[in-house]
Amino acid sequence: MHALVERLTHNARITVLTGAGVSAASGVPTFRGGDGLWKNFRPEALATADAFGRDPRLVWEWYAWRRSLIAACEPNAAHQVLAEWSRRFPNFTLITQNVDGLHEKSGTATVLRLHGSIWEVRCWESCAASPGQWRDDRTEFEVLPPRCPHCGGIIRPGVVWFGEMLDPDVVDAASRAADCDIFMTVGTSAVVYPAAGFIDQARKHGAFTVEINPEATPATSTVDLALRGGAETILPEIAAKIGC
Ligand code: BJW
Repeated sequence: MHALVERLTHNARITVLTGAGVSAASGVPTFRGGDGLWKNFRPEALATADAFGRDPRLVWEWYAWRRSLIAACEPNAAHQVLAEWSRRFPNFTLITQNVDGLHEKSGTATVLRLHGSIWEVRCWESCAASPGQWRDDRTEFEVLPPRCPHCGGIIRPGVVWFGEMLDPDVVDAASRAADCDIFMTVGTSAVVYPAAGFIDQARKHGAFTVEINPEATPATSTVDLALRGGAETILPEIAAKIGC
């Protein structure tokens, strides 16, 4: 911990990669492990375009359930510390795999969202009349799957599913941010790529790498410092030691 604290200076280039665990204390279920299950479906079986093409109603039921659940959640102490760091440190970058919007809700200035947002949608047929992707805050739907207001076809969640490309601009920005002094991976199982690859990239750039997670992951043996515990506990402990 001392080795981390002494590196967290005002001008340090600090990059934090977050995953579902950062929102666990807010009540958002993680993907893997027992609480990731919904009606006995594994997330990997639902978060694909193939699954959506086969049964859009089933996949939308999962997303409608998650939207209602997330809408009732508030950012926790981990989100709040990261929001504070985004204001205090001039060279701070937050990369998240989360689609819940809780980093934004806690006031983090800029968030690189690798996997999109659960609060955005787009036309499944990519109809010419629609604006590409748009915000849709509904938690209740009259019909599932919901309809595209522009062509009457079905809409899909504005998230990145397995086998889909991530936004190349976001990936480029995240890759640049992996060239940093301190790279912290927080609340992610570190199994989904390209996100998990940024930890290796940061180490190759010479960053001091840190993992915060109550459990071991494939990244644990590769980082300089593994802090075992909940993000909502460990991040405030670090913040208290550095005074912000
Ligand atoms: C706590 C805590 C507390 C609990 N505090 N912590 C290279 C190698 C191998 C495979 C690939 C590769 N490159 C690409 C692939 C394929 C694939 C992939 O990674 N597969 C692996 C699973 C093997 N990747 C893709 O398909 C990506 N696309 C892509 O690469 O495009 C190019 C391409 C296309 C085609 C072929 C090849 C390349 C897209 C990935 C999209 C992932 N999408 C999802 C769903 C998003 C939408 C939605 O939310 O519905 O993203 S899947 C799901 O996993 C979600 C998450 O963002 C992501 C990561 O999960 P995360 O956040 O780590 O959560 P969990 O649940 O896994 O872990 C939680 C952790 O928190 C645990 O460790 C707990 O211990 C911890 N925890 N409480 C701190 N209080």
